Amino acid sequence: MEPDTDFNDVLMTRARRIIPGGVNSPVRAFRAVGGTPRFVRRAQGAYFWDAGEQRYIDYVGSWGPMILGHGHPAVLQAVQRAAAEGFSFGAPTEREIELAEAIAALIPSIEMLRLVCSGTEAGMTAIRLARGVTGRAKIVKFEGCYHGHADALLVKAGSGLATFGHPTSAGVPPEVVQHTLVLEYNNLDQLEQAFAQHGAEIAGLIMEPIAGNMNFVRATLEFTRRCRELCTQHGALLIYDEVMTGCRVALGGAQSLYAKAIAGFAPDITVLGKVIGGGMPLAAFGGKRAIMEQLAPLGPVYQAGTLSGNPVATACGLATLREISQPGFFDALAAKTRRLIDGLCAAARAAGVPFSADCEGGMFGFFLLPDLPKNYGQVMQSDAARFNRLFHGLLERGIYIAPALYEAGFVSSAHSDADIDATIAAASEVFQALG
Ligand code: HOZ
Repeated sequence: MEPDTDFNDVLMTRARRIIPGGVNSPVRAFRAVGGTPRFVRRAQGAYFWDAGEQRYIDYVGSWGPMILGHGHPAVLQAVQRAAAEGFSFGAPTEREIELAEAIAALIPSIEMLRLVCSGTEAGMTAIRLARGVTGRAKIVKFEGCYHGHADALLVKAGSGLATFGHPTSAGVPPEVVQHTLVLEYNNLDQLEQAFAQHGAEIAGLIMEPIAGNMNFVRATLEFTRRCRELCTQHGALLIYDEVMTGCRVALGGAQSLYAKAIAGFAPDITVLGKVIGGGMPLAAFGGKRAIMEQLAPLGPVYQAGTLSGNPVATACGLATLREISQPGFFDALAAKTRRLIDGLCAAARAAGVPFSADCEGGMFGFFLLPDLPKNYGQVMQSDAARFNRLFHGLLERGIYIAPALYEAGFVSSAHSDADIDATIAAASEVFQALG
């Protein structure tokens, strides 16, 4: 297989003339890893085919939403039916209620929610809501966590910003982020100090409970517990950004895992996206009734959107949630992901390549580091040049992982044992070359 087929090059040249960097979202440009992005022509199950008809086993899955793989028949049928009934009404539909009820049933901390179009929109509104409810300005966030590209949250963020070495975007005036306190992930001392110093001014603490935008980094149990306790103690809201982890690491999201270990644990607001839309532009934020009732038209915090609760997107989300709620779905997905991770670890070990990996449900991450990192600084110790060789080695062998070392990976129910075995075999060859 050619690493850069002519077809993709031709499209990239054309795209660059009309779309900045040739892409509509920076990480897709392959700037971090070099080479030409693969332009997707079509996808089915665990695979996509690029402009040159090369097939890839897809571990990006649209960055998380495609938990059932591409073109799942039940989801496709639901989308086709909905599209035939109308694309968008700008008026309420029964399906919006059904999806809201389905999400709330899966995530008990959500008593009410609102549907929007993107994780950015959901995160941005969750912050506005926290500020509106508490009457305070300050927001705590963590280095390497990414909560979409709302101005106030574009400070020391992960994902594309990490890739390009600009953790804070240009175009965000200092006054806009003066109320954003950025702390190190998993650093208890910094957390305690921030609340001791600013507790009465903090509206909310926003975090990815398993950070998926600095690859895959778990919040420790103790850190999670203290985040909750300090928020409660100081009257701040705990906002869980589960855009990546929601209905992905477990049916009830990462919070359901922490709730098993910490009695009574629940965030105040949850931000969701990706899986709940099944690949359509759909996201949500929700939480306690008393908080959510502060939103317009009931309360003073404004939020609106022409395409919010879109009928085709809600059909896609509902059909996806129905499938992943089947008994045994997550156990099977988690076992598959675990098999992949164990196989990669064994292959790296055999080749003498320092390697660490972690996974939960259908989400995984790996590092060319001997030990799993606990924060952004440690993630940044990764050898980017080596990762790029691994990335291209896999790509040449028909395996597509995220084109940046700061991104998590995703397994779908459509990945077969043969796909996982083929991936481990390909990785084994590349590790031998790296070792
Ligand atoms: N923000 C996504 C990665 N964490 C990238 C989205 C995309 O390029 O589609």
